[in-house]
Amino acid sequence: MSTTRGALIVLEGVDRSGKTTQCKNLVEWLSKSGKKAKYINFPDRSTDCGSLIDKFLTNNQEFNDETIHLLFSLNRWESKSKMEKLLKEGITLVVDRYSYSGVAYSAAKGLSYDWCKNPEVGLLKPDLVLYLTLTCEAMLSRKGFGNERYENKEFQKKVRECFEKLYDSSYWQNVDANRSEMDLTQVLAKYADETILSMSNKPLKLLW
Ligand code: Z5A
Repeated sequence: MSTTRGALIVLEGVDRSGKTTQCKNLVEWLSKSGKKAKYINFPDRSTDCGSLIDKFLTNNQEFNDETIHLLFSLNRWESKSKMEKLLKEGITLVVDRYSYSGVAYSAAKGLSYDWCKNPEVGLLKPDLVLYLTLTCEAMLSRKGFGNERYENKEFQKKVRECFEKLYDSSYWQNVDANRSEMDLTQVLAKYADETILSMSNKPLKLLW
């Protein structure tokens, strides 16, 4: 009997919207309800390429806009085969940021959308993007904001506008993140569950 593949579920949103917290909660919730699920995050700072990205984000190395964009993309390509294998084994992947962050952060710096999307073409297309929305005021009040590159209000406003241009109602779901951690997990779990139930024999698709 063939295994139903896992779902590829991505959480996106501006800084501090709670993506990491919610990805981990979601994996725990899915596992408790008997589903195989795994947390994956981008950037993956554990690879050689990821370590260059880390140096850039912590202001210890400079790259021009195009170079850092391609490094973020390469960092996803490094994981493609592993992700495909896990999905085919029936494991649902809950992914903390993906190609949409790649495009939104670079487009917010002025690179063209088409140029930014091109290196992402051929990566796995998510079955569901949960886009966490948060007001600027709520974002600024959350712990840790302002420690890394890009963490300033004006830039995050531009990033939000870029995310909104990428929004695709056929597989994106907007979710207001300005609520308690557990309430938010419940809302996200409902969408994740619906997506996993609808997998059946759906083939994996590719971006874009
Ligand atoms: N970037 C890029 O340019 N290109 C790319 O291709 C990719 C990324 C993939 C680092 O990413 C930077 O890389 C990021 C985008 C860029 N730059 N910015 N800005 P990252 O994912 O490594 O960034 P991060 O700093 O680890 O994540 P984050 O976005 O800042 O946070 P988050 O994951 O959305 O939130 P969190 O860590 O779960 O929670 C943040 C805080 O809020 C924390 O203190 C929580 O306890 C608190 N929190 C969480 N949930 C709640 C609720 N519900 N209520 C109140 N407080 C909460």
